[in-house]
Amino acid sequence: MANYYLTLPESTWGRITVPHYDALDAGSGDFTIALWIKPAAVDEARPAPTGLVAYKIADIDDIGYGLILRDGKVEFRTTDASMTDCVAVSTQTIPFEKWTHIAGVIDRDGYITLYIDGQAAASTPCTLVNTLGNESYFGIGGREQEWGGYNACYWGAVDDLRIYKKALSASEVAAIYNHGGGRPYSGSILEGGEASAVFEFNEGSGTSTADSVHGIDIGTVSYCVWELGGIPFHSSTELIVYLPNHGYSNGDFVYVSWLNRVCCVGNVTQNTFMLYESLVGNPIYFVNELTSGYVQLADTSQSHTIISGLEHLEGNTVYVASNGRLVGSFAVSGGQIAMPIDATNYIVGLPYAMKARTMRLELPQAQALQSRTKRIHKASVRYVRSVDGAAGQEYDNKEYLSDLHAAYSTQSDDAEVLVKGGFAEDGFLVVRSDTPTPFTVLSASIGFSVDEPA
Ligand SMILES: [Ca+2]
Repeated sequence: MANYYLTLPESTWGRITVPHYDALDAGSGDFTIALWIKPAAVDEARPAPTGLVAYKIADIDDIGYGLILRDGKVEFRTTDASMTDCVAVSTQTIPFEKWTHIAGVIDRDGYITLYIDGQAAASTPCTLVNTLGNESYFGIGGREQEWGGYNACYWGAVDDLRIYKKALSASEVAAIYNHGGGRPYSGSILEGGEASAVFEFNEGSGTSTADSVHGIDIGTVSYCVWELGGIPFHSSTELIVYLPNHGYSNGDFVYVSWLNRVCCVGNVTQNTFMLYESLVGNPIYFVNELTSGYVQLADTSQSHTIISGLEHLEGNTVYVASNGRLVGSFAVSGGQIAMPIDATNYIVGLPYAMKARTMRLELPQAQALQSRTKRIHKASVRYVRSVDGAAGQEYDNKEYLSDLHAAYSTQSDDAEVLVKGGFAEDGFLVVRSDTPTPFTVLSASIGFSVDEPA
């Protein structure tokens, strides 16, 4: 089944409502509510995620429970029949435009706990003696009544609502977060087994949504937008690297450029492998599909702050590149160099420069310029798959260069520099790369001045 989610737009005050039934009601026992949210940055008046997200509260006397965003912080709030309020508030704030998993747990043994992305974010001692039960509907988003002095409603996306008539443990909440939604409810513990209600929001169209535990099409979707995919539920985004004939073995450590970290290889097939945090750690998950980057075998047996074995380069200045970047230049002394960083893989060598120089400046169809002095005052260089680099004018056998600061990309880019140097007959434009990184010039254009003959 395709994985849809719902967006509640500001413009329509989108909301989801479910009529009262026992599975949604916190009553007098332990209780857990968990869902994924992605707040929309829709209003300049809201500098941080804000609004009443999910709640089941009595219309008048406010008895019930709710998850709230207030200035980016998450609150889990309960009010029992004796009007005792308990609230667990996160110290951290959550971001706009990113999926965050939030969960509230009521443990009648004496506390309520708020979880963010599977981690306990706040826990408040709280003796709830009386019921939280009410006959009101369960809602997500738009609600006219105030609650807890609050009347703003949540705008953004929601998915995979799970409600339990028990207090989930920290590891159970983490398991939901780690395993995520994104797959139909099958009754297993990780997929929400023992849940009293699960709304997957996978209908994809229409104005109703089903509780898949009870198999009832009971929720009403009002003024919301169904959206397909793009949900970073961990179960669907375990990072699988496709690299034909990669040759790695389970347990190898590799540096992964797009994560900028060393990971452990697992689940090896001839052309794919998965990445783990460590030999015994969790799989690494990732949100976006990637089509570029690289993986290198990493030597984790030691951290190389000293690189030795360079006796043949004694006295020379060598360049060091690591993970596609220049670390710096170092003088070899005693057959070794000292690195300022811990690098797990590196290349050391004598530097050489790439230099491209144009022909003497001449304009076809214009009055001959050869004998006149010219000065290049501006240069624009177009490049692709390039790092750093410099451009400028060669004048009087000296190069007057300005850095291009190229950042690696598979898309071409332009950099414009103002050129130093004076008037000369040649008008040589120079593009130069001194670092052990790639530089590919596609074209160059210049602005120049010509000295009027006396
Ligand atoms: Ca869904």
